[in-house]
Amino acid sequence: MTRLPISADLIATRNAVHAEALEDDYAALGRKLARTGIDIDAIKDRVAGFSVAVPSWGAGRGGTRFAKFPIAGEPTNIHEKLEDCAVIQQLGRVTPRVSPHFPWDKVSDYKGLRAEAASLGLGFDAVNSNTFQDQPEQAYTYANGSLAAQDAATRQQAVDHNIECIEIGVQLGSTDLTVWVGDGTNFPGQQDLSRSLDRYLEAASKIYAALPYDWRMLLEHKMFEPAFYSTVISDWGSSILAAQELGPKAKCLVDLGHHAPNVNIEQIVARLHRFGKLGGFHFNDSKYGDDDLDSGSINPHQLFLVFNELVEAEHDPRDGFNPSYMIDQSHNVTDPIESMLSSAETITQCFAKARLVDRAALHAAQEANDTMMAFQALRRAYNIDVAPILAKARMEAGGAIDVLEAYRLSQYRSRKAQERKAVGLGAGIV
Ligand code: AFD
Ligand code: MN
Ligand code: MN
Repeated sequence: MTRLPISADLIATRNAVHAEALEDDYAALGRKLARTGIDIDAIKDRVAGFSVAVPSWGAGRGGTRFAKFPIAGEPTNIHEKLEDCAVIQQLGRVTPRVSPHFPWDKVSDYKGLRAEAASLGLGFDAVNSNTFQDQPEQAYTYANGSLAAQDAATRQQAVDHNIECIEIGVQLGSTDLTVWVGDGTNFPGQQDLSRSLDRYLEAASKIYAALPYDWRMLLEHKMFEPAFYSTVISDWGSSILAAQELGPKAKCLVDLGHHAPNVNIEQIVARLHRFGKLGGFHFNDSKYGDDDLDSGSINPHQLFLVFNELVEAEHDPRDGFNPSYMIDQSHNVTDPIESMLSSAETITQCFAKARLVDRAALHAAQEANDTMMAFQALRRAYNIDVAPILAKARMEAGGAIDVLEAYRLSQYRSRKAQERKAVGLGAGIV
């Protein structure tokens, strides 16, 4: 029995208002695509099958190390976060799974939490461990690292936490563990760069050994922050080497904000795929660093080019190509539900546009060294407004044609502001 948070009548009423214009736009786009041999309904079916997970921590207002500005009605526990994620899925229909983070989302009954999520129309995605901050009850500090710490007992504590995350994930129905560590240094000489990686690999192999047969361990690299001189898994090179050493169930996770400025991320995607190590994505956007801005808000073209590589990869699958997609953003100045509705739409648009690329024309131009026509094959697809395809797929799945309009009319947030307790002030990344 599902109990969805937004009135189905409201969605139906607003969709009725927008339906005629949508059909008109969809028919016009269908005729345009048909002229190039593309069946719009086939693209719509692919869009209907697309999904991207949302992070439980993304449901709360983010902040910086300077301040966090909470909004009224913000969720304060996993139950309320699930409810907000259910709103995003009910209206947008592309985010059916939530990625939990532990110990932030700890409860006493995970079977119950799984049932609660199911009743809201949700499942669980990758489980995220947290060894980048200390918890009140913990024995050893992570101030000097976790999986790569000098101290063996600290490393073991971090290993045990990751294994506990796997055990929780099994109960929630997850099959991926995402490991991002804050380990690194702020000063030259602070730690030996090779030996810290050795310690990481030894500890990570203990976690790897605890993976159930159908699980993957996703290694998330990040070149800076909280450590600003070196990080132990700093880039895709360190990530793929670690994944290769750990074994076939270890894959690399690409967070779009975790690279050096101006890095060619779509090429990294192609490289990781070439060696069967592309595990998944954390989508967000950035201008200066790991800004965790909304996906596609700064550089939607880069997002399109990433998806273009993913379509190429689909045509040339290697080692069980099945990347996991997740949003990982910090919503510091918007209502997180609105940001994730908008971001999920942008991500899906890039997925759809990448499918509109005339692959035969692209490959022929590449073979003929016809640079301009190869580029135009990509550009033509990028320039097409696919919004009607997404809106129609959404409507047919029971979602809202205009997601933000329906959300605002529902007055969901102000209703929650009456029901939920206020969030404290303070700093924080989540
Ligand atoms: C970090 C990483 C990682 C982590 C998250 C915590 O992107 O995904 O789980 O932020 O908020 O920068
Ligand atoms: Mn991330
Ligand atoms: Mn990040």
